[in-house]
Amino acid sequence: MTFKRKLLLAVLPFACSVAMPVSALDIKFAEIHPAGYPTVVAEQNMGKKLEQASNGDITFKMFAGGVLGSEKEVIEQAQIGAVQMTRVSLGIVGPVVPDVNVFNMPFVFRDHDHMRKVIDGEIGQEILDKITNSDFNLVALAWMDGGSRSLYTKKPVRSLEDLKGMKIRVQGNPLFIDMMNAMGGNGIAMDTGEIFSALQTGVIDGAENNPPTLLEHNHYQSAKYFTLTNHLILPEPVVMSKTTWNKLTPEQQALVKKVAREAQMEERVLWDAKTASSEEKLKAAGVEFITVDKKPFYDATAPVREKYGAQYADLMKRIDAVQ
Ligand code: BDP
Repeated sequence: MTFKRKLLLAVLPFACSVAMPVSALDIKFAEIHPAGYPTVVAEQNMGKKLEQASNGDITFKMFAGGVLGSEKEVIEQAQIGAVQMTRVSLGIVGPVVPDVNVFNMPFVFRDHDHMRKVIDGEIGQEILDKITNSDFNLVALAWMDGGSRSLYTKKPVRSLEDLKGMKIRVQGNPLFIDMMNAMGGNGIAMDTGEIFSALQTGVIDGAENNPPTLLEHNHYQSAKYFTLTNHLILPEPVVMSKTTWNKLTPEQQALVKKVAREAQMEERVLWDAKTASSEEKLKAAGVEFITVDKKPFYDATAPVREKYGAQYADLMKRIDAVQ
């Protein structure tokens, strides 16, 4: 075979794929939570709507349970378009898009309802836009509700003093390390998937999260004390790779936005039910729920809000004003 002919054969498949009209766009959606988790269910329903409304031009496949990697790894894949969509905690977005850290500050929201009102309104959209307009190569579409995060530990924490020196896992964001250290603990960053064995082997003494994660990621098997500090209320953006977004027609883009927003509203209903059932299951499994005075935790973290929040003073006032 002549060299020219070989070359032709080699480039032919690529030439064909460029020339052929793109009939279907396949969306791989990455989730670290397992099947049946509120975010996963709402996202799958979103996917079904996308497939139906696009007459099959868009296909959607959920990869739950962290099979495509940790949130950090998946975000990197989404940035290059290898994964088309994902949902991540805002905690891990903070180090890359610092402006989102205003929502990542301890006790920035009065309570869970306050957070929901903020994300549903113009401030929520502004923070999504910060992600979209950053160099992150992602389009942030909507918010999932990740509830309120509290401490869970192998030994009970009944006061701020009890936390002293305990090694507590936090998400990989310097703000959270500072937060944990300000509360007297020793903040250690690691990926979600590493927490279970780190608890078992004693690498950490505890972690902090919401009841569904404490249950579904089996952390309760080692951490039997759940101290209701509610120190973080982190919403979770649903994002699409900009590489994928740019392949969509304007109509398809509008559709994606619409169904993502619908998923935002649907997920919170599932969330509330899942939180209630998780609490019951955790209690039945012997987890002690400890109510504490939150004021010492709030006061201890004031320097963190000052350090990270100074630049968002106006925005924090606006967040505060949301009723
Ligand atoms: C869960 C969030 C998930 C986080 C996880 C964690 O839903 O996105 O990655 O916490 O702390 O509540 O790693």
